[in-house]
Amino acid sequence: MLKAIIKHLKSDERGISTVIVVMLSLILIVVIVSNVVLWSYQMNQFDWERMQEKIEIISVESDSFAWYYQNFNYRVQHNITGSTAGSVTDYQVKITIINGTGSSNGNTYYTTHISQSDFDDVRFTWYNSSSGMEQPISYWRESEYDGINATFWIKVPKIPANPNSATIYIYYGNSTATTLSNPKQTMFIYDDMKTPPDGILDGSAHYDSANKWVRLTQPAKNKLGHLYYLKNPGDGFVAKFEFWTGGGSGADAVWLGVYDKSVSSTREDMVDGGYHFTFDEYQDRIAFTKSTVDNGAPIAYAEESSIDNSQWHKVEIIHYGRTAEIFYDGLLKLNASDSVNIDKSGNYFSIGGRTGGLTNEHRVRNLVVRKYVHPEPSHGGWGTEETYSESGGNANKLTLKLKNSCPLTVHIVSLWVIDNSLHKRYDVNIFVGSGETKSFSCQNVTLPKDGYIVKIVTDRGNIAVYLKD
Ligand SMILES: [Ca+2]
Ligand SMILES: [Ca+2]
Ligand SMILES: [Ca+2]
Repeated sequence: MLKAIIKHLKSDERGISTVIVVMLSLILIVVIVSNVVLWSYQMNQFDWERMQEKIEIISVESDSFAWYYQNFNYRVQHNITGSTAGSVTDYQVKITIINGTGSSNGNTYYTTHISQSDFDDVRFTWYNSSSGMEQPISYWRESEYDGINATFWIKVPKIPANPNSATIYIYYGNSTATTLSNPKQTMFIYDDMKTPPDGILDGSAHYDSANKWVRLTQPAKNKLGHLYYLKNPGDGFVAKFEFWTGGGSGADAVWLGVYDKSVSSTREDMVDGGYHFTFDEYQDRIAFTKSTVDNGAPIAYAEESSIDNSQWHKVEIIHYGRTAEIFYDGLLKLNASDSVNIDKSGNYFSIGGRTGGLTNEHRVRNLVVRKYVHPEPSHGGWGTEETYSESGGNANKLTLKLKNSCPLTVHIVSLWVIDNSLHKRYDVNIFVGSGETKSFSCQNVTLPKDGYIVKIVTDRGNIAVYLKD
C-alpha cells in the first residue's frame, strides 16, 4: 500500500515531502500511543502499590527534656547544697509549699498557681546530671491545709558533697491530677500501723488490727517481742514513733535498736553490736546505751518516771556519728555522745518491748524513719517560676513505633503533629521493610500538652495517624 501511495505521490511535485510528513506523523502516533500505554501501565502499577501499602503507628512516646510533666503548667527549680560530711543517697528532704505570695526561702516555696486546694497537683523531679535528664522522685504529702499550705518529704536520689548541689524541680498546675503521695516509698521506714506493718514481728509481738498498733508484750511475765526490719540507715537517722506502756505492775521497757547483728537475744540494755535508745519504766530512765547486760550502765541517761503512765508518748530520736538526741513528748531529754566510734554494719533495725518479773503491756504505732547526715544538706536558691511552653526549648523528642504489614517497602517522607491550634510538618526519610516493625525518633518537635494527633505520610501518598493523649 505504501508503494502505491509513493508511486501515486511521485507524480506530484510535492509528493516526497508529503511522504516524509505522513511517515513522521505515523512515527509520532506510535510513540505517543506507546507512551500512553506505558504511562497507563505505570499508573496502574502505582495505584496497585498504593492500595497494597499498609503502614500503622503502633505507639508514640514523647520526651520533653525541658519539661518532664507536660500536663503541668508551671514549675520551679530548687537547689539543695550538699553536706560537708559527704554525699548522700535516697535522702529525705522536707519542702513546704505555701499558696500565696512571698519570698521563697529555705525549704519554703510560695506560689499562687497550685490548681487544687488539696495540693494534689504537685510533682517532684531530680535532675540527673549524669544522664542530663530529669527523673521523677517519690514524695510524701505529710500534711496539708486546704488552700493554705502543704508539707512534703521528697526522696532525692543523690545529693553530692558540699560545695556541690543537687537540682530538683517542683511541677504544679493541673486541675485534674490526683496525688502520687507515697510515704512507704519515700521514707526509710514508714509504718503507721493503719495496715499490717512491713516489718517482721517476733516473740510476743503481734499486730492489733482492730486498734491499729503493734502490741509488743501482753501484761504478763517474761514476755519479749520485736518489730524489726533488715535495714541499715547509714551513719545517722531520725526515728519518730509513739509508744504506750501500762496496765500491769511496772516493768520493763520499750526501746529502739539500730545496727544490731541480730534481735533474738537483744533487750533494752543488751545490744548485739549496735546502739539502743531505751524507755525503761523499771529503772525510770531514758537511756542511750550499748550495754550488753540486763540493766547495765548506759552511755548516758535521763531520769523519767512517767513512762508507764498508760498514755501514748511521742518520741523522736536523732542519731549521727557518736551522738544521740532523744526527745520525749516534745522535750529534749537527752543529748549525749559515745566516746568511741562503733562498727555500724549490723542491719537489724528494731523496736522491742519486754516484761520480766513484773507485768506491763507495751504498744507502738506511727513509726517514721528517715536518713540523717550531720550537718544536713542545706536549701539553696529558688528559681523563677516557669510556665509551660509548647516549643519546649527545642528539646522535645517524639519516638514512633511503626509496623509495615504489606509486601512492599514503605518510605515515610513526612511527620505531622496536629492539635486544635497547631499543624506542623517535619521532613523525615524512613524506610520500613516488608513485615518490619521499626522505631524512629524525631528531635526538636513542638509538643502540645493536652493530647494531639501524630500523622505520617508515605511517598505513595498514604497516611497513618495516632491519637496521643
Ligand atoms: Ca484534689
Ligand atoms: Ca517505774
Ligand atoms: Ca533495764
